[in-house]
Amino acid sequence: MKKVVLITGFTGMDGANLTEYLLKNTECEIYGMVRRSANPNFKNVKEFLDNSRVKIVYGDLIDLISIKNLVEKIQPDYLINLGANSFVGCSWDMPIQVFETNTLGVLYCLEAIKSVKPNCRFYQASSSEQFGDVLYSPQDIKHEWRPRSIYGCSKCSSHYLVKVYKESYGLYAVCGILFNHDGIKRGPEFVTQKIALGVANIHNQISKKQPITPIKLGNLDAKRDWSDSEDFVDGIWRMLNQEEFNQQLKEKYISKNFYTENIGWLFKEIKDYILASGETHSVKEFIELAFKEANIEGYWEGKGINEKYLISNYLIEEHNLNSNILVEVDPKFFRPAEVNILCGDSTPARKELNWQPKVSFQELVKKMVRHNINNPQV
Ligand code: G4F
Repeated sequence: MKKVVLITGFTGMDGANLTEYLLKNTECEIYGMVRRSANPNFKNVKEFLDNSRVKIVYGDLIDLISIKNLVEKIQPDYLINLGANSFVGCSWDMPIQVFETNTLGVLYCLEAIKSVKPNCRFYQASSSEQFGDVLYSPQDIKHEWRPRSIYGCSKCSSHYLVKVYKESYGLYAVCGILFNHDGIKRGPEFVTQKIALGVANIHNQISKKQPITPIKLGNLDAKRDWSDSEDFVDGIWRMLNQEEFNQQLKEKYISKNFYTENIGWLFKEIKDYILASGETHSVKEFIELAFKEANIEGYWEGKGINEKYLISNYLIEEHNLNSNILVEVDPKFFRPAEVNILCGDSTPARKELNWQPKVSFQELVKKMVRHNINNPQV
């Protein structure tokens, strides 16, 4: 029997990358949940729309009835909840919408599974933003939650909901605590894509001898543990099939013919995992590497809100440029409270699920900049 997967957040970066992964590595049928709106954005998933294994279904995380109806209709073996308002910065502007989507939405998924199909496996996209004001690095699964944003609070609450539903009703429910993961399908509001798009744009302007548009950013000193989303979707699938990927569980259950569709026996063994590279890099480092990939040499000048990344003098003369500013600080992008550093310890996922990221920080920056240079925005 082919397994059926229902993905919320289907049109987002992780939804698209997970769909591609499942099409390549499994025989699953995929139902991608999309919010019906006047102008749905299928840019990330357009290559899957003609695939007979992929079907679009309409629903909304903040509409319990729609989630329950979908679970009833589709009878999924897996509900993978990647849907969220995932932009931390906007959580101060629309706190209630963020909480409704990121927390109530999870409660609705869990209720739907519990009452309609309790053997459906559930994945919740937890976040390193939950660690917040960190006490030590790298952060491991024992690090306490010290969120700094409303987004972080919403993800802590949903994380606890998953734990309670798992323990109360024996659901196979797992939280993946994912550190920053980006890639070519990343939305332009996130800092990595904002920089990669800005660099590609400046590269294009220089080659056409047009005026340069500086990239305006907030906190340049923030440090993140960045990986490629394409590597993380593999980790998500491993977390949802722990008895297959974890040798110890495999020996204990599958090889001894204990495997059964009734997963009640297994839930106590199911663990949450961190996915991370284990390296931390600043926004400034991302900027330097991004310009290097575009062959644009620059240097830092000034401090605080006056800090700027300037193009090397010889390039100004060579290209007869009007301005030398590549990057400048705009306080409107500062957050009311900031997570200064994140760096994750993913040892358990590496040891127990045999998972590891393939794309390094340097390769990720190159990949994003190259993609934007080769596919200029019209
Ligand atoms: O790219 P960001 O917006 O990602 P952030 O806030 O770390 O959140 C991402 O990772 C989380 C996992 O830790 C996910 F849960 C979440 O959904 C999302 O995927 O910002 C990264 C850093 C921040 O410190 C921010 O203040 O970059 C800093 N930054 C500096 N200038 C900026 C900007 N961020 C954005 N978005 N835009 C700027 O102009």
